[in-house]
Amino acid sequence: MTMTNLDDLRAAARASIAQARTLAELEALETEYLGRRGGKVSELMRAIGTLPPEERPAFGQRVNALRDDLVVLLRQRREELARLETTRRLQTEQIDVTLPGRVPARGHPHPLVQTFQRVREILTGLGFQEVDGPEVEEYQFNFAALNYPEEHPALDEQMSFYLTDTLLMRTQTTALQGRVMPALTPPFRIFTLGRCFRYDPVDATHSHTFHQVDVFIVDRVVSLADLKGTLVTFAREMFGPETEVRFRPDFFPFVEPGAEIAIRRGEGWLELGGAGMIHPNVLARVGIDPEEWTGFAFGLGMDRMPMRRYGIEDIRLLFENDLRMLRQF
Ligand code: FA5
Repeated sequence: MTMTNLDDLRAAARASIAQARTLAELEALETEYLGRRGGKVSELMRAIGTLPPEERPAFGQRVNALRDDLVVLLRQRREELARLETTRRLQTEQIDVTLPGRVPARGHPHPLVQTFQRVREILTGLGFQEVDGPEVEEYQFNFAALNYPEEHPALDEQMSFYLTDTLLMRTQTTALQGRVMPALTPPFRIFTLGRCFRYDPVDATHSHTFHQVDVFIVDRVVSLADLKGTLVTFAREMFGPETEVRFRPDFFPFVEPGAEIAIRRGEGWLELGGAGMIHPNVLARVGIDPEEWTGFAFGLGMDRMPMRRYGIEDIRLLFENDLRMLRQF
């Protein structure tokens, strides 16, 4: 190996190092020249021993100098690449902290959902336990367990969406009574709320889909006074302390006596639903002795509650999900 060859090697190495664009490329060059085994400079070192003794010191010095140079060049290029990378990242990942922030849109519960929450709070506070029932209900629970005779006119009044001969979309949350009472040991206080469905002509106060809450209690000495007290308490919590509750005799096959419930706070009366003492037949059917146990039940439409509260004049507005309407609450 002559001195000229060494200069060529240095020039080639310098050019390659200057052109390296990544750390991986630099590493490959380091191995190519300085690698312990097979590295071009390392091989030269090893070759020193084969030279005539008088040539060894001068050649050795030059090879050492070359190695030191390459080490420095590699380090400088490595630092340069790191700097370039930092600059590149600073440019591409630039964040303009002076830009205005993006405020996340914040929603709120639907007025009906707010009503459900409030009803839950009040009834839970009065000691009732919530139980959920299915929207697709058996005829047996929606009607038969509730003491409806086969030819009862109420079956027409609550025109139903049937799925099969025995399955329908529940027309009233009262259907839960027959479903859960067989599994319960009195005394108990239950409420349930959710969607109901009727084949009703749709108008400003009626929808094919609407919501009810049903409440019932079975205990040893439950009276009509307990029913009235509970309903009045509920109504005043829900609508305000001056709320009046009106009971007018009404008929539902699953209560005796039965009443229609309306409330008023200043404005006109708002019909909310029905109530009464649970009919002995309903209790007997689920194996609860009506001589020993009595109960009351009431069921209220829930859609009219936010309608009255917020002055919403058409029930359909509750289901259309028009943001211009919903944003107002
Ligand atoms: C019942 O559904 C009885 N289950 C209530 C009951 C429960 C009585 C427990 C006694 C004991 P009614 O069919 O009247 O009753 O309906 C009750 C309320 O549901 C109505 O006052 C009304 O507020 C609401 N409702 C009924 N049908 C519709 C409808 N198509 N659209 C909107 N609300 C309705």
